[in-house]
Amino acid sequence: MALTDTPRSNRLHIAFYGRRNAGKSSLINLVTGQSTALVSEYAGTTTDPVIKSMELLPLGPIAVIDTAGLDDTGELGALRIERSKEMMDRTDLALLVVSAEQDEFSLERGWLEELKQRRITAAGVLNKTDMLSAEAAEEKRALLEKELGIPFAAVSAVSKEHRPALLSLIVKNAPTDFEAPTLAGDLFRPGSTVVLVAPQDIQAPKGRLILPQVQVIRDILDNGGMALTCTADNFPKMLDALREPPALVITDSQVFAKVNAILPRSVPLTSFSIIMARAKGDLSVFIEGAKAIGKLGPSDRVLIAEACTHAPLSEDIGREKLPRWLRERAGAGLSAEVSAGLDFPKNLKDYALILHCGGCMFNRKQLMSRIIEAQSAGVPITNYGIAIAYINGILERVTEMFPKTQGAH
Ligand SMILES: Nc1nc2c(ncn2[C@@H]2O[C@H](COP(=O)(O)OP(=O)(O)O)[C@@H](O)[C@H]2O)c(=O)[nH]1
Ligand code: SF4
Ligand SMILES: [Mg+2]
Repeated sequence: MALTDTPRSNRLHIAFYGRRNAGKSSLINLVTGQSTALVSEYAGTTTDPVIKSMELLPLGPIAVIDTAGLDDTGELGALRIERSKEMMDRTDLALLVVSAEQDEFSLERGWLEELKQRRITAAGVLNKTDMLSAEAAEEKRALLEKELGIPFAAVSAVSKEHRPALLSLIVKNAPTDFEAPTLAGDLFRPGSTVVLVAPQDIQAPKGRLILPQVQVIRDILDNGGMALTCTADNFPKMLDALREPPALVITDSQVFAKVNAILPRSVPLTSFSIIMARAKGDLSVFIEGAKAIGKLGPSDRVLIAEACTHAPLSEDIGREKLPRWLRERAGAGLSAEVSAGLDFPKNLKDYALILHCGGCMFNRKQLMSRIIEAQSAGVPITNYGIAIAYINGILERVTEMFPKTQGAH
């Protein structure tokens, strides 16, 4: 697999924020060693945030996000600032760029406050130090650290020599938890067999498996396991063919009930979506959230949140099956509203429960941001797979192998 094929959602996302002309785009060019960002002498050239994926050692796959200036003006400027703020939901590390020419930092303070509220790690870059003496640059760097309360590196984007200082700032400040813990590698011993069950009608573009399945297979191989895959209909045959029971079975949530009925209770069973929820979200929050299904009443509203705008399938799990199952339990009056894509409704308080999709197109921070928003609105949140497990009465079985603390990232 080419490096650029690494799914964007597993990359550390680094966003560059700062005033117009502070040198954000130039610094991105310095990091990437390419002219990917648009550099211009005229203020406000960058309109929509630009995202560029690359490999940055020792961090591995990263994505850099170039944004418009914090001080952008006019109607269009306000829009550009709004777009830059939206990018915060994808950001793992924010780099705040200050020009050596600047002496006043009120905008930066406001921006840092916002980043802090969203629990995004920030570090500062004092740029254009070529315009100051070495002593003045160091004095300004120290002043900025004191004034703004974040670590600062002093660099000049026009000098390649300063690339290591910039990289070191990134490496030192990258959040330690951005890397997804192993998906399934801690759930079996090396040399053991893991059986993966796909639904009968594999709902993926012809010729391939969906991303979570591919990632789980890779993770099993990386951890010395043997991955065997079958569809639900062949699952009994698969079990018969094995001399010993598998160490673990990971199924598509849609065939949970079927697999659960056949698999001996002594074999651990979980699903792709539960494994992804543990890696990306907060499994313990989702498990708690699923319990709210039992309390839903006929006049409640439920939010179905999908992270991307895929065309709905017939018998779509989020749009048709889950609402139907919830109505069967809570009453026909229950309303289920769908939100798809990057916008998450502001009126979360109006809902009794949020059911989120697996979020395979989201990075960890994006899913975490949504969990934080749901929690601050006091609304339980869970995901499709965990909801299906709850509805089938097997939530306990399919989550018991995860140590409690691991769910609580
Ligand atoms: N002297 C000097 N000029 C710089 C430096 N970094 C950027 N510039 C110049 O500042 C201007 C704005 O840079 P740009 O990267 O487009 O800023 P952005 O608006 O923050 O993206 C351009 O003319 C750059 O060449 C630097 O370290 N030193
Ligand atoms: S799980 Fe969510 S992000 Fe992934 S394809 Fe489905 S709706 Fe899109
Ligand atoms: Mg720019």
